[in-house]
Amino acid sequence: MTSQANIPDLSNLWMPFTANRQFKEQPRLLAKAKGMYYTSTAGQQVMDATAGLWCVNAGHGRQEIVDAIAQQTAELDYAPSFQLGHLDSFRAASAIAKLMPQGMDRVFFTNSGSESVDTALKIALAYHRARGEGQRTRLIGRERGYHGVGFGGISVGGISPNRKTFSGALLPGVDHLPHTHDLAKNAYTRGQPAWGEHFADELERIVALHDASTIAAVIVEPMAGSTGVLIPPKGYLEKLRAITEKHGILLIFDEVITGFGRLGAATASEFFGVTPDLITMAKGISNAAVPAGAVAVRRNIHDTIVGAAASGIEFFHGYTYSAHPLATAAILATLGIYEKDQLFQRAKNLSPVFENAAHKLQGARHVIDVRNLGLVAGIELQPREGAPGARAAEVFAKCFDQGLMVRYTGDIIAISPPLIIEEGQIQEIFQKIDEVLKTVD
Ligand code: PXG
Repeated sequence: MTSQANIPDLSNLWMPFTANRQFKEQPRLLAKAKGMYYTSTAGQQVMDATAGLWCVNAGHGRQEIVDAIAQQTAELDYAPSFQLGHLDSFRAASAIAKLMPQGMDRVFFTNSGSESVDTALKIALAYHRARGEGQRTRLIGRERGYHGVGFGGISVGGISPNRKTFSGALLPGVDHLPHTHDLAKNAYTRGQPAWGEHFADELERIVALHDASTIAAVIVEPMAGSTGVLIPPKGYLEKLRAITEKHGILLIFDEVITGFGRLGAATASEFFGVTPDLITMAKGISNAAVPAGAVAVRRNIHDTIVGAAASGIEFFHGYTYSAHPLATAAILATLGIYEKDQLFQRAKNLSPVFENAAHKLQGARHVIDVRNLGLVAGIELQPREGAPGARAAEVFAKCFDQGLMVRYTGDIIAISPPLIIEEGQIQEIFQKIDEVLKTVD
């Protein structure tokens, strides 16, 4: 509940991915955040079980980040990044490169996950063109994939409400793999499902249809987060890697959610032991204190594009705020915390506790699946007859009112807490969800 006192006019702001009319009738407004908790404008403490939107991995209000940003804005508030540089942009790129799989040590800065995705798709096209295979323009995404909201991202993305309004303007030459989610086979799996590796074979079918010589890249989330926690079956990512490699197709892992410790390793690539050609990042890269994103690229891809140009600018792409000084300050401070506090290892150590706590919801009211990986859990509910999504929306609202912030998509509740979470708080999250489920029709 939000106190009605001091609430400004809400009408001017058009809120993103929000039911605007409903929200404004009953706004939920946050005022402060520290550690694991938000404080609402009504003064209520709300535990953050979702790390904001999967991004505040080191917990809220970290003093090192606050200080780094304050100092940076006083010292060098902005520096153009076209034909000029500043020291921290290079330092931040090196710090990120150290966390990437071996050989993926060239880094391009963006300001968001959506920009990272569009940047990665452009790099893929530029790479093939630089190699004299400019006819490789086709891009392959996956059903139920989320790659942000740029035209590139929604074209390879697989969420129909994000696409249908814009369907006439999507990128041409895009195909989609099937998603891997099948509750009939995999309900209540702990970690990766044993069944479903064969979904990767669909890539061979797509290659046979279009011919490999027309395909630039395949982009997937190694674990799909925002579309309901879809965990890759065992062997699936390995197979995608083998098929792409065989056909000279680049593999892009969209690690906007999985990057920076979410699965208990720096990247999902490291966690799964599968190395793609490009990795997109954002969110946890700066602990969300300043908008930031990046694309890590295999060195040979960078060298091919940069080396192929006769002289002058090699890659016609970039943003006014690529490597913004506040972003690089936040990135360096954030990566420093991850290392000092060993947060990726902490997430790994907590994973079994988290898994057990989540799976206690098996048998809870309305629950038809629980799945988990690292510090991510998906709790799928039986949709209400004739009103898909309504049940989860009610769970979200009731949890919030009882001091717990969860996410929902469709009828799936997603949990992805900051990596600083304590064991007792993990139990509290799933117990509270259980209690709330008892009160929801
Ligand atoms: N790729 C992936 C895999 C993402 O999850 C983006 C790209 C786009 O990032 P930006 O920074 O442009 O939003 C995302 C974003 C949710 C939720 O509720 C998930 C995202 C964003 C907002 C909400 O699950 N993911």
